[in-house]
Amino acid sequence: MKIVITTLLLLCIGSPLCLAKEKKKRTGPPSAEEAFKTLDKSGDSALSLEEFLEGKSGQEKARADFTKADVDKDGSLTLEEFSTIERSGARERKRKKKE
Ligand SMILES: [Ca+2]
Repeated sequence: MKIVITTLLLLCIGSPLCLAKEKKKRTGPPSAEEAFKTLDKSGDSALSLEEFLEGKSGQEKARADFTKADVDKDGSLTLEEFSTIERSGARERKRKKKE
């Protein structure tokens, strides 16, 4: 019995199935935190409208998103505020996929 278990264990260690678990770390789109850090050029942990609009194609929609997400109306987005946009964006993408 011991031999069987040892053999199975050795097979598992070398098999792609076991290795796949370890490799499955960084896939898919970047997280809200990563996107935030990329956009936060000044590194002050807040996104100004200019930083937020950087590289956005739909400027009007982005502007509206920014205003909506800026809950405390201080003209910049914290990671928390920014995350609400990312979440609603993900919901929208999911919805569009279904259609
Ligand atoms: Ca704010």
